[in-house]
Amino acid sequence: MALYLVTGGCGFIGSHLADALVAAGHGVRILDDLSTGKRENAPRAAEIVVGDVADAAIVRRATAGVAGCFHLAAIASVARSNEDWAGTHRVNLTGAINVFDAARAQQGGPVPVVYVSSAAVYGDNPNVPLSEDAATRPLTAYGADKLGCELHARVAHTVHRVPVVGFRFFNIYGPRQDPRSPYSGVISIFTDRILAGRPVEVHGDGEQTRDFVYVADAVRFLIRGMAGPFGDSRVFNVCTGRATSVNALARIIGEAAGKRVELRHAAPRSGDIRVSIGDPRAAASALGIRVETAIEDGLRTTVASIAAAGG
Ligand code: NAD
Ligand code: UD2
Repeated sequence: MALYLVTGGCGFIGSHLADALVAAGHGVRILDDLSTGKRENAPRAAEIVVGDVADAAIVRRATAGVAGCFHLAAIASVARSNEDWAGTHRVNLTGAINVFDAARAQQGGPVPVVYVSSAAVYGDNPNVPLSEDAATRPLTAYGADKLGCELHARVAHTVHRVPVVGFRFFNIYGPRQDPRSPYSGVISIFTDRILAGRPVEVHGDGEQTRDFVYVADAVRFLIRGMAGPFGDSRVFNVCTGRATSVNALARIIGEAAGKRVELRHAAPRSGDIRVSIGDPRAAASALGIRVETAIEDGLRTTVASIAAAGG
């Protein structure tokens, strides 16, 4: 079996990926600075290198001898990217370039890189469902850097012959998404509050929609990506094609938790995207893969895991 590097492997999505790779019999080396990730998220069998993905020398060392790289390390919060523009840029774009560069410089020739982009590259594009050839007009530093990753992936492929595949994740949810961080996703924040019998804060009217994807599905896309096709630097949506409003989400979580839900409406979040729905067909036809978990099922598992953790 193969040895893979997983950057960000102590985080929410990266740790589920590391689990799946270990379960499939692969070796896993994680590069993570533990800024939002936790050691205990990672499988015991994984080797953990604590370090900064923006440090090229550390990335080169962490990449030595691997068969491929999964690049997930990032400052994954839109809000933080707006507060610390240059700092998040260093991690979110320079970090990705370091991974592409280290993959190219492998002894024995370039190894493949599967990296994570975001639906944030589309900005507030109302032409939903968004297919991969929709206009990209990011509204945030986070989205701009993710689009930058895609552009540099193209450079990695065309100039340096690094096999690359990118995935534009829509809103991923599931166990281990930190419910206590103000920068966390809406599902973990709402679940934590609803379980505690506290009101949830809805930004604006709550009729804004998102395309929610269960984390196990996102992991299947990443693993499938490692098998190519690498003929071009392709990037695929990871989405369901279905919209769920923030109000509906609160209701479904309440049902899954068996709790009454109290909504408190607050001011809309600045720059909040109104409608986000992806078109899943490109990945279905090119990779033969689609999201399988219904939101009701994914939310039941998520609620149970946050409840078990004492949420
Ligand atoms: P997360 O914060 O749980 O994971 C990110 C991991 O990267 C953490 O373990 C963190 O410690 C690590 N990290 C941060 N800065 C680092 C640095 N300088 N050097 C090394 N490691 C560093 O977030 P997540 O939701 O698991 O996000 C994983 C990836 O998926 C990110 O690239 C994110 O942008 C992307 N993504 C997530 C979503 C979502 O809905 N969660 C949507 C689109 C894209
Ligand atoms: C998510 C990702 C981001 C990016 C993007 C892709 C997180 C935290 N962010 O941003 O990384 O990839 O998707 O498009 O996963 N909301 C409330 N109340 C709350 C929290 C949120 O009403 O307490 C609303 C929020 O205003 C927004 C929606 O819920 O309309 C989703 O918010 P989010 O922060 O979970 O995710 P998003 O889509 O801004």
